[in-house]
Amino acid sequence: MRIVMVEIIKDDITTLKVDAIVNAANHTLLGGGGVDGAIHRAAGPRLRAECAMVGGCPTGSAKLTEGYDLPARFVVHAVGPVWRGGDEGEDELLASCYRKAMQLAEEHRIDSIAFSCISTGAYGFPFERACGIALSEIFRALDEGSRVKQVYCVCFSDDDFEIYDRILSTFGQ
Ligand code: AR6
Repeated sequence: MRIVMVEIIKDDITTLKVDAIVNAANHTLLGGGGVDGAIHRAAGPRLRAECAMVGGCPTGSAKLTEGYDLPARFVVHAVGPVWRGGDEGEDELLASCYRKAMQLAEEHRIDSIAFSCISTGAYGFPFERACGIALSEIFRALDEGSRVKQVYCVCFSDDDFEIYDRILSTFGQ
């Protein structure tokens, strides 16, 4: 049986030496605040230059670039939904970000991937609900035979870590 590790960690995602980190970007892909700003600062100006060539990304999708000065080889820029109360397709759009990121991991032969908590900061998506959606999609991709061997879900606070870890335990992990 193949063992895939899904781990909740508390860390600064820009410091992780994995094949790919997943950014919580906006549709311009040209940088912003939060984890997006931190990733662009750490990766250096070549990241913004490549992002400018990509030409944006719709909400619910993701695009892959090099990692440049980051320890990670690639950055997957996922554009999560802004939370507008839950009746505007936010759950499905968030799920779609995770599906697309796992698909890009497959296409680029990525073994290890670290996800930021997409949409849960400036975009206001309720944290617990986002964790459940993230884990459902990650486990679905793994069950469908993804080649990814190690998945990290990266939290930035102790409170977020505790919540995410509790939700992971409900997935039988
Ligand atoms: N490492 C890991 N997680 C982090 C880090 C870090 N260095 N910094 C913040 N987080 P947000 P969003 C967590 O607001 O809600 C940007 O301006 C943070 O605690 O970065 O998808 C973009 O350009 C939170 O749990 O992303 C967009 O315009 C999570 O990252 C918009 O914000 C996501 O929070 C996207 O908003």
